[in-house]
Order: sequence, then C-alpha cells, then structure tokens
Amino acid sequence: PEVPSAQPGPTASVPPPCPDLPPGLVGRLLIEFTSPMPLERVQRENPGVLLGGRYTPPDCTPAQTVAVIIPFRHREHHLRYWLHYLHPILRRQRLRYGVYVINQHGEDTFNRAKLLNVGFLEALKEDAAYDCFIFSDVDLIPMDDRNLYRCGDQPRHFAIAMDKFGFRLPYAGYFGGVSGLSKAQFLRINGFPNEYWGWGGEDDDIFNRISLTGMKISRPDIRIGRYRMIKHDRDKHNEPNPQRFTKIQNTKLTMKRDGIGSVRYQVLEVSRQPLFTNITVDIGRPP
Ligand code: UD2
Ligand code: MN
Repeated sequence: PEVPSAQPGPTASVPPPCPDLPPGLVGRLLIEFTSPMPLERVQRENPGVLLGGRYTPPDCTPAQTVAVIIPFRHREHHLRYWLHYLHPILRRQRLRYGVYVINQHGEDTFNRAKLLNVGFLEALKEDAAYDCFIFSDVDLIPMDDRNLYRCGDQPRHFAIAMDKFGFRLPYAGYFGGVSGLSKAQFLRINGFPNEYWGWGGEDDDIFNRISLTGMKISRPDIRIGRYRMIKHDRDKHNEPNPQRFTKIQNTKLTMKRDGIGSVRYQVLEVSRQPLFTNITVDIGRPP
C-alpha cells in the first residue's frame, strides 16, 4: 500500500517558485522629489532589506538573482530618493536582489560605462549567484511597478518613456537610463566600452554591441515604461565627449578588444551600508 510520508523532506522549508506575475503590484505610482528624504527615514521604512542592500522574498523562491548597478559620483541627494522609491518596488516585484553603488574616486572625467563594467565584476565577487544585471542611473525612478526589473531572453530596455523626453522613446536605437542584461548576454557583447570618457555615446555603443551580436532589444509597453528623472544640471567633470560621434561608428572594430575582458581598475573600498553596497573605485583617467 501507499504509505504517505509523514516527515516533510529537507526541501520543505524552501518556498515555492515565485509566480511569473507578482501578486500585490499597484501599477502607476506617484513620484515626486519635493519632500526631504533623510537616509534614516528610508532605512526605517525598509527594515526587510539586509546589510549591503540585499533582499530575498520570504514567501517564494525567485528564478533569478538580480544585481542592480548604479554608476555614481557626488549624487547622494539623488541616491536617497532612488533608495526610497526602488526598495519597496523591487520588494513588491518579488526579486532576490542586491544594490551596488559604483562610486568613481577622484575628480577626473566621469566614465559611466566603465563603472558599470566594474559593477558587473564586483557584484559577482560578492555573490556568484547573480545571473541578471540591471544598470540604472541614480536619478531615474520608474512610475509603474509593473515594469519588472528582471532579465529575459533578450537584453531589456526599461527607461523608454521619460518625462524629459515627453514620455516618448527619443529614437529607435535609444538604450540609455535603465537597462538589463543576463550574465550570458553581457558576456556575449564583451560587456560595455571602457573608453567613453565624459557624457554621451556609451549607451549607443552598447546598443551597437547588442545589434552586432544578433540580439534584439526587448521593451515594456510604452504606458508602463514611464520614468521621472530628478532634474539636474550637467555635473562637473562629465562634459559632453566630442569623440562620441566617431566612436559609435567603430563599435564593430573596438568591441572585441575594449570591454569586460580588458577593464583595468583598482577597488579602494567596499562598504556595506544598510540599503546598498558602496564600492569606491579608481578607474584612471582619459589618455
Ligand atoms: C543620459 C542617459 C544616461 C547616459 C548619459 C550619457 C537618460 C535618462 N540617461 O543621462 O543613461 O547615457 O545620458 O552619458 O537619458 N553620474 C554621477 N555623477 C556624475 C555624473 C554622472 O553619479 O558626476 C551618474 C548618475 O548615475 C547619472 C548618470 O551617471 O544619473 C548619467 O549622467 P547624467 O544624469 O548627468 O546624464 P543624463 O541625464 O543626460
Ligand atoms: Mn540624469
């Protein structure tokens, strides 16, 4: 006769897989940047987030482990809003995730894409389980929690309808702001370029890398991929890069030698804060 097993197996404590569509999403969100946002408040309101900005849903087991990578320098004010809005959203989305702020040391020219390469490698050193990487500007807040921060079978562009562009995609090949690639997709394009110093062009180079390897960008519905960008002036030491127009013509030649396989940098400090991991890094300066 069939004997029902009385003892639950050792796997009984592992919650069931998270559903494809997370329950409890609220849809369109009210996003504003006028109320002051002290870090203590944000910490108090996110008690479930573990040291270093790690979170695992208590009630289900996610299919992916997501590293959120933020390129950063001197934007503490923006980071507080980002943490305030994003932690509750990512939690509702039932993600297993960690937040990594990649802080460029010194005052030499800023290099967003190189910082993102550093974030990819350093997040994997923290946890080899990361298999999805979301790259987000510090000043971009999604206006709808149905814009799910996870990876799919093609590279994903999340920030497609921004307030500053009249909630429209500015051009077909636009890939700026917030994007996501699986580990395999990222490695397939040799990561991001390291040689774009200053503002602009690096997102178009990444778009070129994706097209040249035969992948296609996936995007949410235009009504869901809406974002607010915190208003800001152009930062010091991030002037528009005059080389960007010629550089993006040459991705096909440069992507093989310039990328995740050739990135050189020095980590100066890893510091686990309550809501994020801060990694301060010396990435050098333009030649
Ligand atoms: C656009 C793109 C951005 C990138 C950039 C060109 C949008 C919404 N975003 O942003 O993805 O392609 O153009 O490089 O279109 N940062 C600092 N400190 C600095 C400078 C930059 O933290 O001193 C970081 C920060 O995360 C910021 C990001 O780099 O959000 C992009 O810089 P930006 O916000 O000045 O550029 P923006 O808004 O034109
Ligand atoms: Mn910005």
